[in-house]
Amino acid sequence: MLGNARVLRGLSLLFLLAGPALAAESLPLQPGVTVTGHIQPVLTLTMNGESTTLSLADLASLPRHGATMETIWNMNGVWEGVPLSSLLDSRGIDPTAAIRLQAIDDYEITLSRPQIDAREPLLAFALNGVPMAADAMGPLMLVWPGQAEAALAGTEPLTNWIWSIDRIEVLY
Ligand SMILES: Nc1nc2c(c(=O)[nH]1)N[C@H]1C(S)=C(S)[C@@H](COP(=O)(O)O)O[C@H]1N2
Ligand SMILES: [Mo]
Repeated sequence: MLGNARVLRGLSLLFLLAGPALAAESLPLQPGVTVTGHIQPVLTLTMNGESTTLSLADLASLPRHGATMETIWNMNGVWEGVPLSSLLDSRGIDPTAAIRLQAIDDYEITLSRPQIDAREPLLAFALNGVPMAADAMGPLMLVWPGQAEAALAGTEPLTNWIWSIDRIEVLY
């Protein structure tokens, strides 16, 4: 019951911010959560042996998307973030490179660019209008809105839903 109430609240928030939308579809979302004060680094991006750091404010300056979905972690409602492909494009990353995402607990996954472009995962930094805390799967979590229903139903593996991301490496 509580879950349903949360989802309804999330849905109405998405309607307010982005107009009518289907659940679990990633859609442009403006203005969204204000994270301009969040200037401490949350993500290290490494390419060609060189690392740069990004803050939530840096990420939030990219085009934002929102998706309404439930997850197995009982984190339900409006997820807000930046499409991973938009981040990579904004940094001019070679589209043939594979991408490794690593988390605070050293869990890591590697994705090919076709995988990313076909499934449009969202690098989420907020849930229901609140930035995600580091001890609550934040500050960044890769979510897959197009796969949300299958993931919830258990017909799709959750291995690529990596939470607490703090590093992204471009592999050539
Ligand atoms: N940061 C981080 N993300 C992670 C993992 C992890 O260990 N660390 N495990 C992955 C795997 S293998 C699965 S199946 C899902 C579900 O994890 P859970 O059931 O332990 O919550 O999260 C994925 N994301
Ligand atoms: Mo797993």
